[in-house]
Amino acid sequence: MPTIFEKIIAGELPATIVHRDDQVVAFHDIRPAAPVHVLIVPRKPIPTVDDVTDEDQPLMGHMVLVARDLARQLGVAQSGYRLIFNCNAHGGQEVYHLHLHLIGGRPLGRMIAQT
Ligand code: DGP
Repeated sequence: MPTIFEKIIAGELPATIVHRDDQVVAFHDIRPAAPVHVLIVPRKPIPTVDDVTDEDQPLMGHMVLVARDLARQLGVAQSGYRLIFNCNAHGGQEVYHLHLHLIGGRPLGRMIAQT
């Protein structure tokens, strides 16, 4: 059963794509948490960070470099932003296809809400 993100990567579902290359596709989050909210998604269908292997090390680095470049292109590199991987239930992961959130464009406050 392909995830929503696999369908977006395959062009079967629409998304506002801001970057694509041989390893990743990046597009705007459908429920933006801030003025800039982009998801950097590997073409390889890795479910969670916990499923990343040693051989994925170059891919993980590439995802961060794409996030860095997109932050510059989208005008938030100087003001600042946050990169987030949510993992499994307690991490709040909703879509089980690895993705890196790039969030910025306003002050983001504390890293984690205090309970
Ligand atoms: P996470 O909780 O880390 O799994 O975040 C999943 C994100 O994916 C969430 O912020 C909303 C976003 N999302 C879910 N469905 C779609 C979709 O169909 N299109 C787009 N662009 N984003 C989606």
